[in-house]
Amino acid sequence: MSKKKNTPEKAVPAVEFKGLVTRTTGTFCSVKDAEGKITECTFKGKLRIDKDLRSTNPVAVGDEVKFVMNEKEDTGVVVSVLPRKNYILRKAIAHARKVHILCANVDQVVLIYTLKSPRTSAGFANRFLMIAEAYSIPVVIIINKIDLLTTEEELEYLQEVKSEYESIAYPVYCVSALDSGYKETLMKVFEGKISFLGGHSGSGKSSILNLLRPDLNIRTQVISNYNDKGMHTTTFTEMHPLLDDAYVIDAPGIKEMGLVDFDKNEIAHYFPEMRNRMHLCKFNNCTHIHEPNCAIIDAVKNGEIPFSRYDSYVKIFLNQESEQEE
Ligand SMILES: Nc1nc2c(ncn2[C@@H]2O[C@H](COP(=O)(O)OP(=O)(O)OP(=O)(O)O)[C@@H](O)[C@H]2O)c(=O)[nH]1
Ligand SMILES: [Mg+2]
Ligand SMILES: [Zn+2]
Repeated sequence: MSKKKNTPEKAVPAVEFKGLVTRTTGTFCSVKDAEGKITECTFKGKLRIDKDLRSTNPVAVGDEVKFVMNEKEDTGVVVSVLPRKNYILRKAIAHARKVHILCANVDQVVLIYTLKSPRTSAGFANRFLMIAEAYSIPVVIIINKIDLLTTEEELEYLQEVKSEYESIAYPVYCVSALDSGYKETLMKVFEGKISFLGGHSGSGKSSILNLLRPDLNIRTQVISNYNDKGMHTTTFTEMHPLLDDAYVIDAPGIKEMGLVDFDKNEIAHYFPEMRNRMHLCKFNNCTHIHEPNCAIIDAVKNGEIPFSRYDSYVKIFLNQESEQEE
């Protein structure tokens, strides 16, 4: 009897498809192909160990990926991630030395900022803005829930925050997601772009999307009476279509914007109002913390740079605890 040769059958290379990641959970992601068909995919084991980028998530919403179909199933496996135009990273919560990719390939990030219910701390906002600067991604600030601001002091505070950020050249829009009168203004912010919505839980990210596209019917939830904080209603990051040429990524609320390790000397470069003035400091290695004839300290003293911005810079520079939602 002739022994059957034990040579493995030559594997037929699987057909690879290209698609866009529109939703991620821990172990799965939804990938939309050119025809708009969505395939639920897992990741190839190797993808999880990215040596250059020690991230807790190998694939982020906004990623362009290649995937293969599983035999006899309508699910797939992501085999590679195409080079990213950009991405936003923050420190992973439970893994000190790892990062989490919030989104990839976006045209802008939109910070949903609330002065109350819940209150966004300046420290959180400034870290968020700094990260966007570090990745060269344009930022828009939307101050939401302005209908809750009724006293003279609250309205003054709103104007103060608005003009502080505008003075740094960030566009600021003051809206209420519950008032359809703001629909047009908000639509203009998002049209023609892929945007990522960042902000604390309960700041109204999903509500803003619902205002613009009521048919999306995204789940929202009243914030806690007990501590004035959001209930972490959105649990997965998901890209929603807004217009033919506009997509918005709704994400779970961010508690803390943990910064990936930056070189100390880089930090001031990511504060535009410091970047624009630092050439005027006496010492070209000025840290803007204690040096004499520092153009930044002078600008803070004469009110040209908001103190809250400088305070955030100093805390980041000194590596102090990142500020959480208040
Ligand atoms: N008064 C008022 N309430 C708002 C406004 N926008 C949102 N809300 C309410 O705030 C609560 C939280 O809104 P969500 O849209 O769930 O907040 P989120 O940012 O998506 O929260 P997470 O998904 O937990 O990150 C809901 O009860 C909304 O109705 C607003 O402009 N004014
Ligand atoms: Mg939400
Ligand atoms: Zn200086």
